[in-house]
Amino acid sequence: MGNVLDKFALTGKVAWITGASYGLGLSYAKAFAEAGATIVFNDITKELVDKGLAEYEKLGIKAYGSVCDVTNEKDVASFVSNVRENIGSIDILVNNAGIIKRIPMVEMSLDDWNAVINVDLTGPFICSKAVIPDMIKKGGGKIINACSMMSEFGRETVSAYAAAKGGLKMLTRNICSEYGAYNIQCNAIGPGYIATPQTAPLRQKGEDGSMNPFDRFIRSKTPARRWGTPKDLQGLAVFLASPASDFINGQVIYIDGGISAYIGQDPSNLDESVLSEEPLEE
Ligand code: NAP
Ligand code: GCO
Repeated sequence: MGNVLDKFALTGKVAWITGASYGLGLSYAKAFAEAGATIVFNDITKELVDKGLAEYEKLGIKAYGSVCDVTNEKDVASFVSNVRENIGSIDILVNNAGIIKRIPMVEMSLDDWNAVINVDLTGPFICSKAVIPDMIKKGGGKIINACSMMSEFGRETVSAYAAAKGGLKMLTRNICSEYGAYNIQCNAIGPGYIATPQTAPLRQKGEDGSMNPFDRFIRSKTPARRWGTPKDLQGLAVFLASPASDFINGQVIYIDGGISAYIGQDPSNLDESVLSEEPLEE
């Protein structure tokens, strides 16, 4: 009789995390490696891939990285076949790569709109389409998409990002619908506001050291009264990548410190004495 914790092991699995040279992708890869997976990752420049490889080596993680732009179907096809030939076919895909452009919608160029949609929505389509045939041959697989608070809520200046992340929620449900019968589970992580390079501008203090108004807003909206850290998301990522979640499919699981359950308080009433230490960026 095995131990229930064995269900969370990723031993012998090949996990591809897209855009994993830093930020949440790197954090997911660390957790997957600790759970026994072999890590493969990509980024859009050799410099970033080398930065990621150096980081993984420092952590004692044997990772395989190469340049691949998730919006380029030829790039992705050759990345997947190289991994299959040299390491083994991909069991777990995390569609993590993403960009955001914070521009009022009427001022946003079509190029900027398309750039965000291409990386954040079309990229996951291209990468999922590339790995599903091998997963079917292998008897199953796991796809985890990077959704967001913006899969459910809008906010000023992030129209393309919200449209992409809302679409990604429905792509998650559609992959579940079409490929669940092949023992492929496609779910999404819906992080709240997490301290990474992507959100650094939202936390930047004023020249006088004052709190960024958006930082105050988010802490007023978050019952935990803090930003999340990449480590906060590792347990959920391992869970969704492991046999422990085999009967969960098509779901977006929000991991947001309570934001989506709370109307929030007036930022001017925020009791700064309860605010936790500035989260460490990883
Ligand atoms: P990040 O710090 O901006 O990292 C994103 C990674 O994706 C970077 O390595 C980036 O490389 C890479 N990337 C961008 N375009 C790519 C492409 N075309 N092909 C391959 N790689 C590409 O973002 P993060 O905060 O770690 O977030 C990771 C994911 O979680 C994103 O999808 C984001 O939308 C989502 N998310 C983040 C938060 C949050 O609060 N941080 C919350 C909810 C959801 P470059 O440096 O070259 O851009
Ligand atoms: C923003 C932030 C958010 C976070 C995340 C929230 O500008 O509002 O970047 O979009 O990145 O997606 O879940």
